[in-house]
Amino acid sequence: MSLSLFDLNGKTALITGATHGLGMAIAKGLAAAGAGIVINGRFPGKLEAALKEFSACGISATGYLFDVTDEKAVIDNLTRIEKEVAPIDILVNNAGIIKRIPMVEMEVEEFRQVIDIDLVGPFIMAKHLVRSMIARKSGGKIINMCSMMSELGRNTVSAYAAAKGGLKMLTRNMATEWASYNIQANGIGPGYFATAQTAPIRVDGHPFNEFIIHRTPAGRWGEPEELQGAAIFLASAASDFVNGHILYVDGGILATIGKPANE
Ligand code: GCO
Repeated sequence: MSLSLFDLNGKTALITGATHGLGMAIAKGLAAAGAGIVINGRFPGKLEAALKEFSACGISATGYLFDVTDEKAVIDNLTRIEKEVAPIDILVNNAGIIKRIPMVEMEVEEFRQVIDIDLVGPFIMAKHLVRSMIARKSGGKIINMCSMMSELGRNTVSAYAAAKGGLKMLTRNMATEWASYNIQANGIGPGYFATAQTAPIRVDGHPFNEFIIHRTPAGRWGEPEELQGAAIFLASAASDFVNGHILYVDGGILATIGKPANE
């Protein structure tokens, strides 16, 4: 066995929502393993700033501006990427949002928006990309960003939990439908990570901050870079017989029932 199993040279990865946070860290990890990087974002200013950050790290990433819930825009941009950069070998469905609103106060429209971006988006992206992978007989890798909320509920995150639970099952279905084309679909389930998305609940003294540190056997929040190993594994030949698996990177949260507050 050789470490070349994890080598991504010659491969091109598209990471959605990679202008910041976990998506950006994963893109940097895949680049370090040799992959060419294409990112997507929804906001011109953020996309430009992200491309500068990549180039400051010596990564020549290409950026495309589109909304993953807009099927026509997805089709157009995937065609452009294939022509202008290269056919995509690795898709990371990372773009996502969260709304923390008690269910009885949540508007149906707000619920739908979360489902649309976090669940329907990955369906649209994968559907169109996989068509090209099948036609090219190239095989490929799909990595869906799941969550603790693929397994657990929490007050105020009904739409997010419904979407991420759905994404876990969508991952298994993708794996089922596409394994015979040598396309592996798997998920990464991050625990609680220090990103902009969790900033409002991570501030010092916030009861949730203390709660998470106490609830996590590792005793801390994760750093985005700590997802890179899992992403490289699921993007590389090392995982060619891994299908429909959700790899939780959570400091042990799902391994334990937790402990009393005074322990
Ligand atoms: C929350 C958090 C989570 C995280 C993450 C956990 O409000 O509970 O924001 O939902 O974002 O997905 O795995």
